[in-house]
Amino acid sequence: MLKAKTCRFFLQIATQSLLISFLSADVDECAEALDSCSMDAICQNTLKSYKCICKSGYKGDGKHCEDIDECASEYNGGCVHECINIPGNYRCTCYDGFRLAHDGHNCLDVDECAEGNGGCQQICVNMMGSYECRCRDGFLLSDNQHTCIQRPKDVPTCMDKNHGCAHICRETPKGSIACECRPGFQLTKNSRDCKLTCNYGNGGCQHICEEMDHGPRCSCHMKFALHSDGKTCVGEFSLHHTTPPGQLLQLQSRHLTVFTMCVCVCQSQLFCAPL
Ligand SMILES: [Ca+2]
Ligand SMILES: [Ca+2]
Repeated sequence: MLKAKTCRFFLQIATQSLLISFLSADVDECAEALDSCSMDAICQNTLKSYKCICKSGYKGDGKHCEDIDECASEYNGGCVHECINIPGNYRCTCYDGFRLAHDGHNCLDVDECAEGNGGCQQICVNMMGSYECRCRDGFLLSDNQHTCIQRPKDVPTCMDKNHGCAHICRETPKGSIACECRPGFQLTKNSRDCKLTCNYGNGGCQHICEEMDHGPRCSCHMKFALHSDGKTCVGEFSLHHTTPPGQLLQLQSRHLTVFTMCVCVCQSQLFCAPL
């Protein structure tokens, strides 16, 4: 009688533990590829189930994930020139004459003169987004814009130093001369001078170039302020760093610029005052 009771007791324990182990048995759907997560999601095993989480750079419920177009925002992905959307990410590129900064977003001028004198025979002048070759007195820049030729005397042609063309002089079939401009420049109304356009070296602007009647106008992306040179963009940090509140800012800007640390009021000179 006692034996049968003990036997039932042990049978009961065995049944219960079997039931517990059956209930707690879990299948790792992720490891066994039984999940229905998107290709662009991470599968996470849970007790009795699993979760799908879209990878960074994607949005969705995990079963369906689509790429986030970071460039579609007004912020342009934080790129100061061009933003290229790619699956799961994005990257910034810069216009010709610029290189991408280490932060992957800002664009910096390439100093073409630093290597091989920019290919200039005599003088190389680096500029924001471009460069220019110049010649010493007594020499003229030739049409290839890099070599210099001796200035001839008393010849009424384009070789005449008084032809007045800012860039390129052409001799017409009628025997007169006509001025032309280098690519990216436009001939002004006086038919001699050339004005820069945004199509060349980003108009000399580091960030944004806008075509105006009198030539390009530069502006900067968010978090940057236009330097007094009208071309360079200065990071907020460097302005704070060099200009503590209360100190006179030597900027000749016509814009009202508000920073987190100080407010700059537009006058002929800018004063920095704590907010
Ligand atoms: Ca993307
Ligand atoms: Ca340059």
